[in-house]
Amino acid sequence: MSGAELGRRLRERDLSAAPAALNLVEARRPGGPEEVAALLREVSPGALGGDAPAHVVGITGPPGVGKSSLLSELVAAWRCAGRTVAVLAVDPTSRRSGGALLGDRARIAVDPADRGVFIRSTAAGDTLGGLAASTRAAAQALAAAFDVVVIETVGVGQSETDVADAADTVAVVVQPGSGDVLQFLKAGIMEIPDVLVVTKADLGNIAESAVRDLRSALTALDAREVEVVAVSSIPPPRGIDELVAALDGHRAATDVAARRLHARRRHALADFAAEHGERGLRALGGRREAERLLDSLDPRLDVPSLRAALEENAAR
Ligand SMILES: Nc1nc2c(ncn2[C@@H]2O[C@H](COP(=O)(O)OP(=O)(O)OP(=O)(O)O)[C@@H](O)[C@H]2O)c(=O)[nH]1
Ligand SMILES: [Mg+2]
Repeated sequence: MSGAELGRRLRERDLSAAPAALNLVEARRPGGPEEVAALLREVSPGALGGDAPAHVVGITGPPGVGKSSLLSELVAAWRCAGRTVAVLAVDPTSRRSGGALLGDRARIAVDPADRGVFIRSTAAGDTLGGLAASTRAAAQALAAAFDVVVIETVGVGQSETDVADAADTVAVVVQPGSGDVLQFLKAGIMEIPDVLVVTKADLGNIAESAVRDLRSALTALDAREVEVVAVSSIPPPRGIDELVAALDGHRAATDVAARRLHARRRHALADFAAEHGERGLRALGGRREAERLLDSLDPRLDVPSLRAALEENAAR
């Protein structure tokens, strides 16, 4: 099936198109960039008549913190509420620094007969802490069809920025008793996430003090609006409904259209710069000029179209 056809089916919220669309985006079948561009065009804001309906949620945190276990519970809660869910689990196994060496790693558990859930493990990009362009494209495609699209990434510190560019809401998952997120926040190394999640609340005191420490750090950073939610993903699960509410609350308080528009323009420029380097940017009159050019273009254009516009201008 062609990229355009897959994109059309996703736009009509046909969830069964998701596996083939992902295969195409991840270049597991021939067709190449043109087919992917055709797919993305069908799910662009222009074709959709507005922004994609999904809530795109980034879930990020260090290896072993409990992201996959938490997602099993979150997916169940969203399904109970009748929302369809797609999860892109960015697998760092190809990288040496990856966290997959843990013997007790959990998989996201879902009902295999449930057609309203789609889970795909996807390879991490080459850029450390960065999202592969194919992951961004996959999230965009899925966002046309599903109610919730999750991008799960491993890491802490620099990886949030990239996820923040692809997601409407970023939740950073914190291991109780480990001070790294707290230290990164205090030191300003890490951007303030939209929601903070302390896992393993069943461990008791250690989780409660993690919540307290994070709250006081947020207060000191003048970011009181950021919710800190403690969850437990082992039976009986705790805090899941609160987390669902916190994620929804963030989205309701965010100008999603503006955030996505900004991200699309950044991605187009990043992709252009990655391919054409400093010379390409110079041909556009420098980065500032390139940004100004992007700002002047139709806000409904998707990333490949924005990029094509940059290329056209650079060739002039
Ligand atoms: N006590 C307790 N253990 C948990 C909880 N959530 C996860 N775990 C355990 O923590 C370990 C790691 O959980 P995962 O869900 O695999 O963590 P992850 O963040 O997805 O790990 P990576 O995929 O390797 O980055 C497993 O042994 C889980 O059983 C929790 O709420 N309470
Ligand atoms: Mg995991």
